[in-house]
Amino acid sequence: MGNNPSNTIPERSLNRDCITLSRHVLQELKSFSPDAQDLSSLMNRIALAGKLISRRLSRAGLLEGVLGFTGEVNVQGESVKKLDIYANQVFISVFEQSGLVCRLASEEMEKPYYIPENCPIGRYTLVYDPIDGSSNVDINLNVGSIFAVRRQQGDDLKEEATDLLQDGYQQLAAGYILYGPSTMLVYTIGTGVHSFILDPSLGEFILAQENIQIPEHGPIYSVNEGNFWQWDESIREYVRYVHSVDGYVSRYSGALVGDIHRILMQGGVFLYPGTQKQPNGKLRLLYESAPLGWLIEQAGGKVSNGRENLLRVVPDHLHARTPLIIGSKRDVELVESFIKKG
Ligand code: P6P
Repeated sequence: MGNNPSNTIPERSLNRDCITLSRHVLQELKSFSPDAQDLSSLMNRIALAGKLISRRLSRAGLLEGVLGFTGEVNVQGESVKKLDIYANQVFISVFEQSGLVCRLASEEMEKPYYIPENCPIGRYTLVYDPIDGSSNVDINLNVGSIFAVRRQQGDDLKEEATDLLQDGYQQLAAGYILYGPSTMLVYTIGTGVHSFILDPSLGEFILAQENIQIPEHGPIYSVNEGNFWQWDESIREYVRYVHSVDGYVSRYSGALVGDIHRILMQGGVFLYPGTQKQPNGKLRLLYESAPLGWLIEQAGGKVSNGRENLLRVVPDHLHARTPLIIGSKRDVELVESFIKKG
């Protein structure tokens, strides 16, 4: 048999299939220390949660009682979808057995969920939005999970979780899982931004791209223009500007993770400014904006609340909201320049 190339598996793809998420974390940390092993295990648990949620989403429309609303309203005052509850519980179940996490704080829970038996061992807290953009679920559009790992500060576990209220640079790991045509996990542990794609035939997240760099500038501006009447004049001036020159493209899906992923890959800016109804913006700082902000900064981009670096902002409570301007450095700075002028 000649050396027919079609009969051989290209070495690269085989090697690539062997770079699982947990191995990648250890590779990135260049260490097998207990902390590195912890982080590797934590990321593995997050991947397991992603697989379970992805499986549920892919069959949601076929199963009874999976889609639709529970009839409840969450701490955010938003109607709760059955999948929100399911996904929230997936993360709890996955981490309850991990022995690593002492506490989980989520958009869906007014107070953090404590895992007492883990606390002497667990040195970490998981903050997460289990299903972001859940309004898209019933119409089969992309949704996402957002996560960050923070170190457990002290062992007096107060209900208010005030020790959790730290700036974005205290995050040890952050990222998102995008449930789209494929399920993609994008993460950082402070050594750049890397993406993995779920191979359902393997049941593994396989390395897709390392050290993703966001373009310095991009054509996309992503904002809900239906709020135009509620914005400060400076934001209106910015939108009038991008309406008036060539080269800008409006893209907005109503689901943060997909909109951010598009900005990461193609460049541009996403903004959710304060409005008359929500002067501090709609998006939450601890488990939405800070994880995405650190990831985008790690990819060479920028994140701001309009006045300052968002990663330096300390939330005043667990579910604190923030205006969010995030994306390519030059595009974020253009928005900031209109705010400064205003
Ligand atoms: P609006 C989804 O509810 C979400 O939290 C984000 O995923 C999304 O970016 C934003 O709200 C959309 O909000 O007000 O534009 O519908």
